[in-house]
Amino acid sequence: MVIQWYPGHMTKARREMEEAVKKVDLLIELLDARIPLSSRNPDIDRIAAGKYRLILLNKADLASEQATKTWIEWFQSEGIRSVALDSRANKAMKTVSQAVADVCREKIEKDRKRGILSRRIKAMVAGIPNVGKSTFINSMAGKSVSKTGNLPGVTRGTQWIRMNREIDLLDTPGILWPRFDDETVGEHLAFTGAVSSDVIDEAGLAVRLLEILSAFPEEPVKTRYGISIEDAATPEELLSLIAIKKNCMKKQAEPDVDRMARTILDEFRSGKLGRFTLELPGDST
Ligand SMILES: Nc1nc2c(ncn2[C@@H]2O[C@H](COP(=O)(O)OP(=O)(O)OP(=O)(O)O)[C@@H](O)[C@H]2O)c(=O)[nH]1
Ligand SMILES: [Mg+2]
Repeated sequence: MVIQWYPGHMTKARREMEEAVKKVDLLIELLDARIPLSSRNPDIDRIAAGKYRLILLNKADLASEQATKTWIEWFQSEGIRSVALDSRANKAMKTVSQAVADVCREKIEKDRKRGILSRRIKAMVAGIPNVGKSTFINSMAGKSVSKTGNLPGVTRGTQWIRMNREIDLLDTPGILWPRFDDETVGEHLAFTGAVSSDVIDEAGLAVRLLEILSAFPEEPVKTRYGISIEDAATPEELLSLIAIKKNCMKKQAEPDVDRMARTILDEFRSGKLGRFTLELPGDST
């Protein structure tokens, strides 16, 4: 399934991001832990050139723990520090503060040697739509932090959130555009909810998801819906059989595959089918 998507907004997003990144020392890149490749902006290395970098593998609570470990090691081998995160969790703040401090230790040391104390690190978060940017910022702006108002030397009106003694976080996230040149990328973005549902054939998407999930040894489809891909002649039939089994019917005693498809997608997105990472380092995506 090829997903046609918003190249129209891309130029604006790109311009805003390139402007915003000038204000900061550190770029915190939010990826979706279930699809670290597909949720990555294709131009990020250029955009982040000369900046400190940190990757947050967000929604790690929905991804495979083992796969997330593999990804963290892989990013490490690429020279970028990454950590697993559930932005909604209480301990998110602590996890991130620690990682930011590690990443910026070099700068802090350098400042200290030059006799500059308490030069705070300015950070911003960026990521593709729906990856959790607002949730992350709200989490960081929680009870223990206060908004700092304008800092001298930066554009008037820019608001910063004081994360801790060392870090200020820009309170507006950078919106990055995803890749949309590749069919697999488009599908993965759609499975995880990064693409608005009105550009998607949900039944077709759910069929693909059922097919992909059926290849996992945990057999999530069978466990959740009581039917496995072997019971159906085609993945399309699998969707119909699940609809019948779940009594998801239209008036004319016909399976309501569209409604069932939406349920399956919702259940996958909220983790009811289990924790799955759809991409591993080295995948061709
Ligand atoms: N399970 C889980 N859900 C999360 C996490 N972080 C964010 N979410 C959910 O993901 C959805 C999108 O989060 P937002 O914070 O609105 O994402 P965003 O990047 O600001 O999205 P846009 O502003 O549309 O670009 C919401 O339903 C959040 O509750 C996480 O770590 N784990
Ligand atoms: Mg947002």
